Amino acid sequence: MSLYNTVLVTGASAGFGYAIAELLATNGYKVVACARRAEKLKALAAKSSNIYPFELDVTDEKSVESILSKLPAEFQKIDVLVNNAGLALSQDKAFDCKVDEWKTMVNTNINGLLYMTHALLPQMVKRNHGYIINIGSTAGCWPYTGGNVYGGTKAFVEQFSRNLRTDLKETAVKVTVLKPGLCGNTEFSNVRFHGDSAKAESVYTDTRSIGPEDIANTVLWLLSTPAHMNVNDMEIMPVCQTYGGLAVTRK
Ligand code: NDP
Ligand code: 8X3
Repeated sequence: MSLYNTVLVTGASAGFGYAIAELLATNGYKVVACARRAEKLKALAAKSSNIYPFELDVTDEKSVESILSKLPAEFQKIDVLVNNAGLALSQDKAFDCKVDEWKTMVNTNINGLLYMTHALLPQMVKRNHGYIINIGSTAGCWPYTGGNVYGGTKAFVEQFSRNLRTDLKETAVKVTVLKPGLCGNTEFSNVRFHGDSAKAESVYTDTRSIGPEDIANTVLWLLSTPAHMNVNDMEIMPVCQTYGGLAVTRK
């Protein structure tokens, strides 16, 4: 028996968010599935009456702030927020990047996550009941060439999650930052490389990466953990991936 009934997942039109929403609905949770592409959400919602599709751009502060008032009564008491919506744009070195792409990553991965948290956390605290799962990334812990701002936004997600849990220490509201590594079968690399599918696929060539179902199963497990236990931080890599050590440039 889970402690929670109703879950809101951002970025539910593809990848992790889609898999999380589908698996949780199959397991009896009521799920508010949010993203910008309404037609993808509609297809997801057709799979289960437990899913309520909700078109939302997480960077639109006003829409996010009023979200609870726009949901049907049976989906309004959000117990769990999965802050999953996010993206990387390009893997160019910092001196070759476009500032607009940096802004989009900051607006989505940081500001969007903050707006969602600000909108949904007070009712969790009021009820002394809730769980926020923030999707970070190994990119927030381990630098790589071209990871510049994307990795920076995910480092923010990690430290914000820790600070959030600290602010919540007198409550039963849980916080986890879940940090996946190389993960295929999502739109992530296609978005990052602006629809260049050959380049996107090459990221996963000859690997057995983790998949969205692994992340969805992890979220399902997190929600099953007992009331007295908080998983602060979880980093998950495929077995084919590990630390690369420090780089030395020699003359
Ligand atoms: P996908 O590109 O497959 O999915 C991203 C989701 O985010 C889509 O549903 C997209 O929906 C949504 N989204 C993007 N921008 C917005 C916005 N402004 N408002 C609302 N929704 C938005 O990527 P993944 O599933 O792979 O990634 C999900 C999360 O996991 C991201 O935060 C990513 O950084 C992180 N991550 C991914 C890893 C990977 O290797 N795949 C590894 C580690 C972390 P729509 O376009 O319809 O709005
Ligand atoms: C996605 C993982 O390594 O492509 O967050 O940045 S990585």
